[in-house]
Amino acid sequence: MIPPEAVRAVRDAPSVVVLTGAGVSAESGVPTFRDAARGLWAKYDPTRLATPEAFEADPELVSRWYDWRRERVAACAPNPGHHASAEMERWLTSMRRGFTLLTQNVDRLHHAAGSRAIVELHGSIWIWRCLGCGTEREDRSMPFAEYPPRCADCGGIRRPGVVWFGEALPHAALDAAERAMRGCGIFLSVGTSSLVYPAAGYARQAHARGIPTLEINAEPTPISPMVTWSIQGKSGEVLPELLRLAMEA
Ligand code: BV8
Ligand code: ZN
Repeated sequence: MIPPEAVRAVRDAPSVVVLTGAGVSAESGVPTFRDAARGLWAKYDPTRLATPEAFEADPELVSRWYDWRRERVAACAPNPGHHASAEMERWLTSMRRGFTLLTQNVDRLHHAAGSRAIVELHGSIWIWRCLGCGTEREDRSMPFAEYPPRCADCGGIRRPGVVWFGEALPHAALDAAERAMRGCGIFLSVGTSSLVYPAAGYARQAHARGIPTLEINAEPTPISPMVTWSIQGKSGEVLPELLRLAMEA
């Protein structure tokens, strides 16, 4: 049940910020970060694989893991949660209201669903960067010819364009998120365990600024007791319903 006040807050806010996590892509079949250690990767801890140290120690192993995740994501399509985010952006923008999508997800399914105002806080597994010459480009070729993949320009080793644990988030992403947070009238946290910082800090920041906060997640998280409204449910069901009610209100 979506509280009517939450619906009105979305309808009346001068701008909306939505933060998404792996839970939004889960219904598309993308393993959440913690699920990404199933099967042949079960013996690895993702938070230890997704680090500069792991890549430094074994670039072949880590690039194979990312290639496996790319293959998994390539087989997935956006779900109603992604589509509702894109439609909410179009609807609010058509009424000259602000909308920013902050995503922790690296799969680019929000892009595939038509979202535009996206801030990729943790980069993307489709972007690969050469450690030799710095060339960074989207690479959807699969599987890689060799591990780690090499740079066509200089032969250097390429790494995934994601933010690893212990790495700073891109300045551009942090700046864009800060700008979006300043003007927002409601902050939505969707499909994230709210454990990873600094992304998990935005809900707290909104709350501290007196901005109404709405959480949609399959299970309670550390921000559930704090937010204005916490809805336990699937993003692919709750987001479309929230949008429908807000558009009708
Ligand atoms: C930083 C990209 C500082 C990579 C990711 C010790 C050493 C170093 C750093 C730290 C440390 N201790 C703490 C830190 C900080 C650290 C951190 O927060 N750690 C946590 C674990 C405590 N943060 C960092 O390191 C960040 N950088 O602090 O840098 C710095 C500053 C200046 C200069 C130098 C350094 C970088 C963090 C980014 C890490 N990269 N991803 C890759 O993907 O390979 S994070 C990765 O894990 C994902 O992107 C995701 O955001 C996150 C969590 O993964 P999941 O659990 O899968 O997803 P999520 O949490 O979203 O949970 C899914 C939720 O959905 C669940 O609650 C589930 O119930 C729900 N759900 C499931 N299905 C549905 C659903 N909900 C709704 N509907 C459904 N259908
Ligand atoms: Zn290069």
